[in-house]
Amino acid sequence: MKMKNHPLVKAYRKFVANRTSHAIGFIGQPDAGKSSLINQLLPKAKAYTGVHTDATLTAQSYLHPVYGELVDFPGVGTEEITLVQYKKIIKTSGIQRFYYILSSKIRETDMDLIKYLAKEGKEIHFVYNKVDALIDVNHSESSELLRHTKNTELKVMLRGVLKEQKDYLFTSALTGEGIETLREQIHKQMEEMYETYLKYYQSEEMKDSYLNYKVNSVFPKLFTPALKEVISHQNYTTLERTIRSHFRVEADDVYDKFHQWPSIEKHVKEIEQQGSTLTKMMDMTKMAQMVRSAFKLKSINPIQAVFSSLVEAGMAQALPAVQAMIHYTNDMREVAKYILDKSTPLYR
Ligand SMILES: Nc1nc2c(ncn2[C@@H]2O[C@H](COP(=O)(O)OP(=O)(O)OP(=O)(O)O)[C@@H](O)[C@H]2O)c(=O)[nH]1
Ligand SMILES: [Mg+2]
Repeated sequence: MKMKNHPLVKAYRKFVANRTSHAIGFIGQPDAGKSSLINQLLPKAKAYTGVHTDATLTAQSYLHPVYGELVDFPGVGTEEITLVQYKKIIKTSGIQRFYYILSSKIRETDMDLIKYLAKEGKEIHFVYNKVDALIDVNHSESSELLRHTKNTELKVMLRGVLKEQKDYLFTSALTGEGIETLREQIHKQMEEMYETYLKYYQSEEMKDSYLNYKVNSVFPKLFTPALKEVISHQNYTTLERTIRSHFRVEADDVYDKFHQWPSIEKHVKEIEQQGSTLTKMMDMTKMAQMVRSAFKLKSINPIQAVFSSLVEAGMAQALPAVQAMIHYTNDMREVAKYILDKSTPLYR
């Protein structure tokens, strides 16, 4: 079976990546060189840079060769984007780790955003870019002293905002100064994120959480007004196809493991042979509870509603079919679990 690019595996990789840190954000002052730094770090990135301010107007992602991505944010405190909108962009990005890029004095807007990041528990690193332009016109102060002054400014501004003290990493996208240090630091952080991703990928909790989400989201596709029709004609193949394609599994994927490929019809026959189960299952609430505990569902309301509507329509005989459908869903969950267990987490 082709596990490497199996659609289920690809979907699960995304699921895990989205639930673990996989991006580093570059934010900060407009025109500070955020995009230029990304271009230096990732020569393939070709992030848009400009002589005029506000070159970047929306967050753009660039793949990092190790793992994850660098996200180029617009400048903070411009006419294009209000601070409120900016915070919203940060929130929806879900990014946990930021590089705050400056190339001049820390402004009030910078402090506002830094405080926001701190409040949200984000990790922040500070980069002072365009260090090549950090010169004293009178040449009376050494470059070292100028940098020391910048670090002092940062310390004073961050007092009471961040728990730990921070120093600038001084860079220049023009001369290349500090770029190697920044590159190595980000490389290490991406490796850490990849380690975390791998750990979660293989954990039973993550697989359970993914498969439960799949089970949860299949029900709205099955419990539709057309269900009555399907059941009364005992035409289960469309239901089976819906469930299989929802889980992205096919018999071919697992022929080595599942010799007896399940079918809804087989389940219906088994349930009907048990006879008394039918009357037991007449209790809607009990039935719904069973589904709920079988799939660890949080809510059973939609399922309960459809059960009730089937019975109201005089379709009590539909219950074995519904039960069989749930069994079949569980079968496909198992097939999917088997594929995930055998898969490799390689992200790219
Ligand atoms: N001297 C000098 N110029 C730089 C440096 N980095 C970037 N620049 C220049 O600064 C200008 C702005 O660079 P960008 O990378 O577009 O800055 P940005 O922070 O992405 O800007 P916005 O997206 O508009 O917020 C460009 O003209 C760059 O060539 C640097 O280290 N030194
Ligand atoms: Mg930019």
